[in-house]
Amino acid sequence: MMSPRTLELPFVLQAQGCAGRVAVADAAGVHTYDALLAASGRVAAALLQGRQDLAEARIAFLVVPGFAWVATLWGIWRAGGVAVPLALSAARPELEYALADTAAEALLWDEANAETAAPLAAALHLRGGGFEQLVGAEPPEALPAVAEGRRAMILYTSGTTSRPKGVVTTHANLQAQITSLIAAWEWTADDRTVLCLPLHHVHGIVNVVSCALWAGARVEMLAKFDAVGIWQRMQRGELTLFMAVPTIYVRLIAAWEAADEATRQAWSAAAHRLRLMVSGSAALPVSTLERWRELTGQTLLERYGMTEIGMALSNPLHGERRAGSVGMPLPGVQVRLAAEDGSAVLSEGTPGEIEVRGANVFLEYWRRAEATQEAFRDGWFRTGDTAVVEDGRYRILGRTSIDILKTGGHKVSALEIEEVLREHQSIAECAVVGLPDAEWGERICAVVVLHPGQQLELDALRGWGRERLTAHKLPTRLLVLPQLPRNAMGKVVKPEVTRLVVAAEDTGR
Ligand code: MCA
Ligand code: AMP
Repeated sequence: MMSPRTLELPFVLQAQGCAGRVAVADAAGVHTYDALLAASGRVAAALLQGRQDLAEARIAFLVVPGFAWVATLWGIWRAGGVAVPLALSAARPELEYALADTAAEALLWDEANAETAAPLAAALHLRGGGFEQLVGAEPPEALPAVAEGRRAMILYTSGTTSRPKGVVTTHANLQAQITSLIAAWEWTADDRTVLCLPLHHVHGIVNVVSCALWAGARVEMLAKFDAVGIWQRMQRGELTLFMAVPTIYVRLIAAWEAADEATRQAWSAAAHRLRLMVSGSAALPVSTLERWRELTGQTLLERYGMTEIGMALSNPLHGERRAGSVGMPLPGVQVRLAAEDGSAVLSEGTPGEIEVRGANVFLEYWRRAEATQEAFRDGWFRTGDTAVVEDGRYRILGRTSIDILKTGGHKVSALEIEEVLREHQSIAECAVVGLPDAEWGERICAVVVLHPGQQLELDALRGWGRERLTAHKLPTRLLVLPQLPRNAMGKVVKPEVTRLVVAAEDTGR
C-alpha cells in the first residue's frame, strides 16, 4: 500500500531500503528492518489516536534496550513527537523531574518496567501505555510529514546548574551526527555490533544503535553490560565493531585476567578479529589503551563527544591512533580552541576551551533560553572542556568547571549531589568532589559537616541516597570534617576539599 506521507524521515527511508535484513537481535530473537517499520508504525498510530501529528509533544519511555526500545523511539518520531528516553537506573525523583521538566504528554514502558512506570504515569496524570499494547494497534492510515528541522529528542545532561538540563536535538542534528560517524568509521550494511551501554545517552543511542540502523547493519542489544558475556559474544564471531566507555574496557581486562589460559587465548583471538574498537565518553588512560593492545592486538580508537554536539573529534580509522589524543575534527564538524574569555582563537600549542560548530550541534536546552544563549559564543558551542592542539591533534586537558565529574562514563554534577545530600537530617554542610580512579575515571567523594551530636556512615548515606539518586551518583567515599575550607568570600574551595580527601586516604582515615 502506498503511504500518503509526503515527507519520510530519512531513517525510515534508510530502513525501507534494508527491508528483510536483520536490524536488531535481542533476548527475544532477531527482528528485521521490515518488522521495525511495521511495529514503529503501529506505535505511532496508537500514540496519534486519530490526531494528525503529535506536533512535538514529549513522549517519555522506560524500555529495556532491544527491539521494543527502537520501535518505541521510531514510533514517537514517526508520529511527530519528541522522544524522551529515560534512564532505567534513575531513582523516582529523577524520573519525576524529567517528566515534569519536559511536560511529557505520555509515558510508555515495556513489561520489565511496568511496575515502576505505570504508577508513575498514574500519579502524574500522564497518558500511559505498555509497548505490547501499543504495538497491537491497527497499522496507521497516515503518518505526518515530519520536517528535519523539528525537535526529535531530549536527553538530560548534568551541567554547572544543580538540576540536569534537557538537551534538544532536531532530526537534522541527529542525521548530521550519524552520517559523520558513518563516513569516518566506514559503517556498512555488513557491520555487526553489540550494544552494552544504557540508552539514555548519545553514546548508545547515536554512535551504536542509530549508526548501525542507518547503515543497514545489525545491532545486538543487551539489557545490561556483562564483561564475560561480551567476551563470549566476541568469541562466537561475526562482530565487526565494538564501542564502549573506558570503564568497560577496564572491566573487560579484569575479566580476561581472571580467566584461564585457554580462555584468554580464545578471547584475545576473538577480539583481534573485529575491524574497529572505539573508546569514548571519558578519558581513556594510556595504560588501558596499551593493555588492551597487548591483550587483543587492537589499538582502541579514542574519540571525543558531548550530549550537545554528538561526536566532534576522533582518531583516524586509517592511520596513526595516538594514545592520549582524541584526534581531529570529524566530517562536517568545525572545532576550534578559544581563550576562556573569548578574546582570541588560539593556535597550536596554546591550551584553550574547545568550541564546536556545525549541523551536529543541538538546538537548545529545553525551555532554558538563557542557558542556551550562555552556551554559545559567536555561534560556536562552548564545551567547557580545555584542550591543546599538538601536531594537528587535540589532547584534552580537563574541564573548565571543577563541579562536573565523569564516573563510569556518566557525567555528574557535584552541585546536584550536594543539593540532595543537604536534605539529609544529619548533614549541615557538604561538598562533593571527584577523585581520580583507575576503574571509574573519577570516584564521587562527599565531604560533610554534621549537625552537633550526629554521626554518619557511608553505607547509611548510600542507603538513604538510593531512593533519591541513580547509583552512579552515590558517594563511594565519605569524609566527615568539623568545617569545610572556605575562601574570604565564604565560598567552598573545592581543590582544597580534594586535597583533604586525598590526605585522609593517605592516612587511612
Ligand atoms: C555503579 N556503581 C558505581 C558506579 N556506578 N560505583 C562507583 N562509581 C560509579 N560510577 C556501583 C553501584 O552502586 C553498584 O553497587 C555496582 O557498582 C553495580 O552497579 P551497576 O549500575 O550494575 O553498575 P555496572 O553495570 O557495573 O555499570 C558500570 C558501567 C556503567 C557498565 C560502566 O556505568 C555504564 O554503562 N556506563 C556507561 C555510561 C554511558 O553510556 N556514558 C555515555 C555518556 P552496589 O552493588 O553497592 O549497589 S557520554 C556521551 O554519551 C557522550 C556524548 C560521549 O562522548 O559518548
Ligand atoms: P556528556 O555530557 O555525558 O555527553 O559528556 C561529555 C563530556 O565527556 C565531554 O564534555 C568531556 O568532558 C567528556 N569526554 C567525552 N569523550 C571524552 C574523551 N575521549 N576524553 C576525555 N573526555 C571525554
